[in-house]
Amino acid sequence: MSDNQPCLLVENEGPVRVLRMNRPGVLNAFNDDLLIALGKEAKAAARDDSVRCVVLAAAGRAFCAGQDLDTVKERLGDPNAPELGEHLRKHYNPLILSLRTMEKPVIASVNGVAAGAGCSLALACDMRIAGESAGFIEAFIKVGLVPDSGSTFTLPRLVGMGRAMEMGYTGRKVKAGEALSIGLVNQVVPDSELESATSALAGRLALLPTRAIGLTKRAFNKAWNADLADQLEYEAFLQSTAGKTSDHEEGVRAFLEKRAPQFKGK
Ligand code: LHQ
Repeated sequence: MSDNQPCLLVENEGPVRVLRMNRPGVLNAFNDDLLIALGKEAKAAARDDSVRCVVLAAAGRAFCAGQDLDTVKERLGDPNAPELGEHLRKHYNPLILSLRTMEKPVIASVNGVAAGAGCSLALACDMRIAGESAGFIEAFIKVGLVPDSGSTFTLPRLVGMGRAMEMGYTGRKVKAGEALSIGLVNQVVPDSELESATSALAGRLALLPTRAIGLTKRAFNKAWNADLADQLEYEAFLQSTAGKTSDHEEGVRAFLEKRAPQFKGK
């Protein structure tokens, strides 16, 4: 991905604001620039009354591969590097809260794999429309981490605790068909129709009573009967611990060296 390309494309389709992640060379993995841009644009869309539906989409063959592990590599072995929990509090947690509390519909248009925090991002949206080649991976465990960015909150509420735990413990890929059958996505369409189907859905939602949708969203959020900020804080607390384990370091190194990891449970 060339550095002079914006990492986030902002497109308007009438009242629909499309925020398209644009780091396709690394499957739209999150670096600080992308996280900052997404956080800023989510807030801008929330404030802008002319925006009546927000779509999160992605360039290339994937939705988002989660945290950019090259940036994580830079801090391995550096005792002065910021803790993962701090990184979550600074970038991810405010973004997730923005999406969940913005009083307008938010759709994830999932064009390929959504892994780690990329999966969490899709789960934080109000609904998910997926192409047939989409897949959802709670990849955190593969690098010795705990699900974060709201996954421990959203995933069990969408698919039930048993399935959530299985996904969280194993990190296996849940493909689009299975995702539909367990309620992880709302709709699956052929890959070639994802963009038009997303536009159609978003266009319909944008024409509905936006204020009432906002209040409905507020009501659903409250009915969930748990405090996301507390859960996010707990995830950040746990992640600080997980980020210090040797299995985390091993998982990251193994991924980057393209070899099988040898975890030691430490
Ligand atoms: C990547 C990445 C990536 C960099 C693909 N980074 N390059 C963590 C820490 C800090 C605080 C916040 O919280 C978090 C939360 C997290 O998100 S932890 C989880 C991080 N993500 C992962 O562990 C997923 C890593 N990626 C994968 O497992 C695979 O790439 C998936 C399954 C997503 C896709 O597999 P393939 O379709 O086989 O693609 P690929 O592996 O060949 O990737 C294509 C390229 O993208 C490749 O680069 P290359 O130069 O070889 O073409 C990858 O290195 C790069 N890439 N994910 N997260």
